[in-house]
Amino acid sequence: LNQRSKVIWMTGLSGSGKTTLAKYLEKKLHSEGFLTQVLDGDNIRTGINNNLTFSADDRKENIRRIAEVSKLFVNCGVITINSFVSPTEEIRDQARSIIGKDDFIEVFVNTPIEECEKRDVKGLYAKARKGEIKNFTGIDAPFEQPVDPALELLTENKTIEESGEELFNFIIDRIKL
Ligand code: GGZ
Repeated sequence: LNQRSKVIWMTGLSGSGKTTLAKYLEKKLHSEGFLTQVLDGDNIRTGINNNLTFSADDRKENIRRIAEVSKLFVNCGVITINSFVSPTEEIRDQARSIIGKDDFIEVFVNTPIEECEKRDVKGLYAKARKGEIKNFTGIDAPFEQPVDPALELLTENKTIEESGEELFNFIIDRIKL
């Protein structure tokens, strides 16, 4: 394989654009011949982690299993692009230490909560405000900003293409041989 396998770990609020950017990145990497796997709620929380809730303990277990799975991908040469809220320093540190810091690229998708709530693509913020969803990140559950991410994407006044290109340009240098 003509690539350095890494775990690209996207962290940020619900609705910040993590999965959109992960898929944008994957498409660009595919067109350049790289082998990738996107991991997100759609293929993890519905499958291997379908017994987990959004309690603090279950989030930790969610991220632990994802980190272990990502390590297997890295060991066989595949770049994983992980899109999870991963809301606390503790949770992200756990992932980093499972994967190994040299293979872990932390990307903070920094979209202010006001903007995420305005977008409210899935209507989850409205439900959380009404108390229909409990423990919602940013409303009644914490989100701790990463202290020293490898890359911070400020998406608020940018298009998907602009942020996606910024992400691609940052990643390509770190994965090409
Ligand atoms: C946060 C929640 C919650 C609660 C459901 N808190 O925008 P989405 O819908 O697609 O992304 C969110 C996703 C978060 O799952 P993660 O596995 O990434 O979370 S964690 O890393 O904290 O384990 C959101 C939806 O699931 N969702 N309930 N209470 N997000």
